Amino acid sequence: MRKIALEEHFFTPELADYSSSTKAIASTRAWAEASRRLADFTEKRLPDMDAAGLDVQVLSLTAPGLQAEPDAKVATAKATAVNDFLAGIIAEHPTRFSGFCALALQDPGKAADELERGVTQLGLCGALVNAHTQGVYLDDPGLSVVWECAEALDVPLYLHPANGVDKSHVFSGHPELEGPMWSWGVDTATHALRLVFGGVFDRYPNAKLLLGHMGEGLPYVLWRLDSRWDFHNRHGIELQLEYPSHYLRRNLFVTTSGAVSSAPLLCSILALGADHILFATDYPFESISKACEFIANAPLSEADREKICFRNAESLLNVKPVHP
Ligand code: GRE
Ligand code: ZN
Repeated sequence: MRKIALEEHFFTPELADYSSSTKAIASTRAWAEASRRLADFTEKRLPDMDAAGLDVQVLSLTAPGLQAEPDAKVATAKATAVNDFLAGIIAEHPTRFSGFCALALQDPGKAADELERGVTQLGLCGALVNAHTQGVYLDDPGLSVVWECAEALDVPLYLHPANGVDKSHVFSGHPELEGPMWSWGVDTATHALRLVFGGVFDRYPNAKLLLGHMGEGLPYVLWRLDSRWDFHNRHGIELQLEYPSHYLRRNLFVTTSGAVSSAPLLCSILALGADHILFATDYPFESISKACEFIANAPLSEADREKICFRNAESLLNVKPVHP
């Protein structure tokens, strides 16, 4: 079955240094191997894809990417360069690669312009942002211009984890809990809820948020969010839709990245519906072949498997259903 994967990372040697914070949490050997694959497209990546039966990778700049650049001008210039680079890779392998824009949200107006250029001129199919940008989250009113642009272009915004701004006391003495194993998911789920309660989806009802890792736990907690929202008398917040789950069911799309397990997959389908679940592998941090084997054998109807493997991606990303 055709497979399009949505959380597939790369970097350029020039941008590799931004990942030093990530390097610290990964074991040196694992990171060295991942680094080789992040910078490669044809020697390892395409053969890995072929061996596993993966048709298309939608590429994105690995965490934390441009979000880690303190200087807005530098970040903006690097965004243009890396998106041009990405478009070049896609042009060389148009049936195998697609891509998400990297955005320098340090300058929101320029980031919106770059999103428009990326989609309309470079053929990219949305944007991927790695967590906060210098402490600013995506519900910041200053970033409305980016949501407005994404909604007008009808492209999704993929929120990928990275290290949080600060360390919560609950992690003290337990550095193993910081990073992709645990804290990234908590940070990213919280970030997504800021968008709901910050009214982003009231202002941009057709905005589409993508989360990896089977929704970072959110599909599991929909009922409790709604129940405690009422218990706390909605904290005096007025949202247009009645419950938090209404936004998550409407505006949230989740990918299977880094979650090769039927329990969260079935939970996500029950919570959000199969139309909101998309395949991803989290290459090179996870195995493409394990992810492909998992989705091929997961306990799904063939109609749902097709949606998750490629049909939802074709419609969400406006990818033409070309089947080479
Ligand atoms: C990920 O994307 O899941 C990831 C990184 C960096 C290190 C480990 C990891 O981006 O899982
Ligand atoms: Zn990832």
